[in-house]
Amino acid sequence: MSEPILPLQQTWPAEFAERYRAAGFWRGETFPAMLRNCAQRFADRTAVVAGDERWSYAALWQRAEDIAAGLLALGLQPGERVVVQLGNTAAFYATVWGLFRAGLVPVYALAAHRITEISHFVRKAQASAYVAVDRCEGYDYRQLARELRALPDVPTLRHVVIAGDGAEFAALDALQGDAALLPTQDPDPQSVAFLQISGGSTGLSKLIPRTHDDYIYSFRASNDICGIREDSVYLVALPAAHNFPMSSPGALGVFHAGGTVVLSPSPSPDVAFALIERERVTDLGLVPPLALLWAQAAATTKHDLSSLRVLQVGGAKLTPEAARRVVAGLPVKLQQVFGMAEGLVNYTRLHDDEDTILGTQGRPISEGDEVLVVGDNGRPVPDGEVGHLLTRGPYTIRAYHNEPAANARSFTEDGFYRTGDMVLRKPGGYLVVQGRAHDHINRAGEKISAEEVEDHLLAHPQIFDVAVVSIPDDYLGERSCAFVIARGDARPRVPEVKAWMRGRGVAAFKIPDQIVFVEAFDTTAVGKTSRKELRARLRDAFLQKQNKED
Ligand code: OOB
Repeated sequence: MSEPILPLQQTWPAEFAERYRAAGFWRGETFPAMLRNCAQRFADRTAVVAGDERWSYAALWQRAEDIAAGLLALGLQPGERVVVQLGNTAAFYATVWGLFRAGLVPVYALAAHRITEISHFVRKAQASAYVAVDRCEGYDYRQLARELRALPDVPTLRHVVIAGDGAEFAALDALQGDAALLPTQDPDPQSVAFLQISGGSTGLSKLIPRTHDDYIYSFRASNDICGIREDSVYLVALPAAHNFPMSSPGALGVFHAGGTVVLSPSPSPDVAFALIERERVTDLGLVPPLALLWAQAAATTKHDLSSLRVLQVGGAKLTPEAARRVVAGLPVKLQQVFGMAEGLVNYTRLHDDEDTILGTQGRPISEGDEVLVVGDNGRPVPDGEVGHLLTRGPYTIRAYHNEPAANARSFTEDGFYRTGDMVLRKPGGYLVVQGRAHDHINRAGEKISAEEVEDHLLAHPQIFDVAVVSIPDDYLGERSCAFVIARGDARPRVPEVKAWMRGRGVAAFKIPDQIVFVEAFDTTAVGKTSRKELRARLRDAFLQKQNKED
C-alpha cells in the first residue's frame, strides 16, 4: 500500500505571526504574484542572461506560464513536489517560476547530487516529478533519471522531464498545456513555497520548508542591505540552486528589484571574468577559496572588471588575512555573508568600518532576528565569549519536513533553531564564527556530514571501521579525511576506495580527499568513546604529526 502524502507545513505560533505581520516583515506576498508583477513592471528589461540566451522579464514569465500549463497537463496537481536539477541554466529560473505559477513545490537539488541524494529527496519530499537538464559538465542526467525510474522504492514519482534532448523522457521545451487551466488564485502567503536542502550535519540532508512570506521578506530586506537595485547586474557563479546565490539577495532579490541575473557555467576566473566584462556585472557572491583565487587571477587579467561594485563572500569562514588579500586583489567592496538555508543570514554592512568588514561575519538582516549565544549548559554567555548560536525570527524555520527526531534535537522548546555554529558576539550584534559543534566538513562551502560518509565507507567489504574528520586546508578551508581500519590483512587501495564510493552514486564532493589507513582506533582512554570524541582525537593526533613533519 502506498504511504499517505504528508502535507507541507511551516508554522510559527500565532503571536509570532502577528508580530511579524505588524512589523511589516510579512506582507502577504507570494511568488506567483511577485513574478507576475515583475513581468509587468520590468517587461522589456533583461531578466536572465545565460550563454547566448537573453530573456526579458516578459519572456521569462511567458516561458514560466508555458511550463506551468505543460506540467499541469501531464497530470500534476498543485501542492505536489518536483525535484529540480538544472544546474546554472536559464531553464532553472523558467522552471522554478513555472512551478510557482502552477502551485507546484520545487525541491532544489544541486548539480553535483547523484542517485543516492536525488532518490533521498524524492522519497523524503514524496515528489511526483523530477526535472533535470540533459547533460552538464560531462554528466548525463538522463542516465540518473533512468536509475531513478528503476528504483522500487520511489512510488510517488510519476514524471521525468528533461531540459534539452529528452531522449525517452518528456522534453521541457515540448510541454504543452492550456493556460486557462492555470490556478486563478494565488496561494496562502504562509504556505510552503519550496523545499531547500540542509547541509546535512548529521546523516542525510534534511528538507527545509520555506514559506512565501518568510522567504520574500529575507531577500527584500537583503536588497536594502546589499544595495540591489534595478540597474544591478548580478553574476551567479556559485550553484544557482544554493540558498546563497538564490536569496542573499541572490537571483530572487535581483528579480524583485528588476535587475539582471547573469549565469556563469563555471566559477573559474577564466570564464567568469569575460562575462563580467561583457555584461558589466556589478554584484556577485563567492565562497572563500574562490574569492582568493579570483583575487590572484585579477592581478594579471586582461578583462575589465571595473563594473564590479560588491563582492559577497560566505558559505564558509573567511579569515581576516584572507579577507585582506581579497580586498587587496579585487577592485570591489567586500561584504561578508554568514547564512544558512534554515533561515538566519548575517551581513557586514557596506558602510561598516574596515575592521568590521575584515574581521566579522556580519550581523542579522532583521530586527526580528533573535540571536542567543549560549554555553554548553544552555545559558547565555557574555558578549565576547564563544558559545553555541541559537536563533529564531521571521525567516528562520521552526521545523524540518518530516523529521521528528531531528526536530527534537535541532530546535529548543521555545522555537530557537540550534545552528550548530560556535560564535562570539561583538558589540553591535556582529558575529564572529569560531567553528562548529557538529561533526561536519565545510569543504569550500559544500557541507559534508561525517556520519553520512562513514556510513558509505562502512558498507565496503574490506573496511572494518572508519572515522571521517575535517582537516584544515589552505585552499578549501577544510578537506575531508577518512581514517580507515581495514578488515583482515587485505587493505584496499586508496583509488579503489574512492572509485567504490563514487560507484555508490553520491555527490563527488563527499568522496574523502584523503584516506589514511590505521591499525586501530585508540579507544582505551575513556572506555567507550563517542564517535565525536574519536573523530576529535584522530584529527588532533594527525595534525600534531603533520606539524612535526613540517
Ligand atoms: C550557507 O548555507 P548552508 O545551509 O549551505 O550552510 C550553513 C552553514 C552555517 O551554519 C555555517 O556553519 C556555515 O554554513 N557558514 C559559514 C559562513 N556562511 C555559512 N561559516 C563561517 N562563515 C561564514 N560566512 O552556507 C549560506 C546560506 C545563505 C547565505 C550564505 C551562506
